[in-house]
Amino acid sequence: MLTYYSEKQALHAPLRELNNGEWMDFAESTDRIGSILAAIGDVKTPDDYGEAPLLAVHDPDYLSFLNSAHQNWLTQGRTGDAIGYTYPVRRRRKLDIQRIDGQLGLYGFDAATPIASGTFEASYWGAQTALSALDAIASDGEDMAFALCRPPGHHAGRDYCGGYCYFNNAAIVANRARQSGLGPVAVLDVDYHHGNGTQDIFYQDGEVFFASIHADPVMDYPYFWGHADEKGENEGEGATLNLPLPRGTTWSSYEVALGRALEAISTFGARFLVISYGADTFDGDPISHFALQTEDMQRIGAAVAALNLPTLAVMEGGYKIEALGDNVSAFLAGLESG
Ligand code: OKP
Ligand code: ZN
Repeated sequence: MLTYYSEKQALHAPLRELNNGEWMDFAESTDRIGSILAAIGDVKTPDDYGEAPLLAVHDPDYLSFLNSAHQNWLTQGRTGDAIGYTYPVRRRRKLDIQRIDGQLGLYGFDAATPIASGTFEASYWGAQTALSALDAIASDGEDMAFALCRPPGHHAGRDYCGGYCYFNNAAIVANRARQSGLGPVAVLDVDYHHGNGTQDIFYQDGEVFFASIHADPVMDYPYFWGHADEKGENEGEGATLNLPLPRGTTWSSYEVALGRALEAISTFGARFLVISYGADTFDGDPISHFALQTEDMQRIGAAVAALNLPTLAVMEGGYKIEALGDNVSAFLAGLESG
């Protein structure tokens, strides 16, 4: 599989995160990439498409915030990674607060998404990785490509980071594919966690279909999005499909949800597919609770490939590092078998 990755993506290396009220080692570690690279072999270095495609999805003030947050943190006398602790709830105004703690609350929604010194640059290159994979399909006639994005992107919205995500790589390429006339575009999100950022970005947009299979947010992060009754709004009504599943889900019920998502994508008339692939549905993932096996990753890939659409796969989560490379390569093998 044609795969893109930039070494600069490893510049993002926060030390720890707040998990269930305790500090733990940052789960979205740079070691994830080592496991994947060891299993998949050659990767291509992305080209630089600049900030414009990022700004087509994210707000300029959010980019400025991300670009300056860690420096701002240091200037205000802090050390280590920038982490917020106070968040504006419903009906608070979008005040222009200069204090870093206020900004971290305004532009984020959880305390699991630290901003370290290399976060902006690494996330920027993660997005360029996705854009390069898109260009391989759009301009070079490839019918599939894999963007080894890290950090992941699907929890990031137009003006917020969260869930280890800063730029929404899947949304950036889905939007650009649509703008290049490759649409209608569908995004299929199979990460264990609901892709709230992607959903938010396209919620009122009838040209990009968003389907997600994920842990029921009644039990799991991100709690406030991904419920079955969220179906899109205005022009986007009916163009969002949420298929929450219970903890413990194995292939037999996962397969049914996947079939429904793929059928909805066909019915929508998609001509281009972006898949947000997370390997955290794997049995034994340290922060997730489904029970898919490595061979099921191949089955997901094969089922997606049967749609016969130009397909760009973007890496999202997956935290069982010893198994991560095998899971990603099984998924890619499935995609290629279609
Ligand atoms: C990112 B991706 C649960 C804490 C959850 C954030 C999870 C982010 C997942 N106790 N922490 O979707 O894989
Ligand atoms: Zn996840």
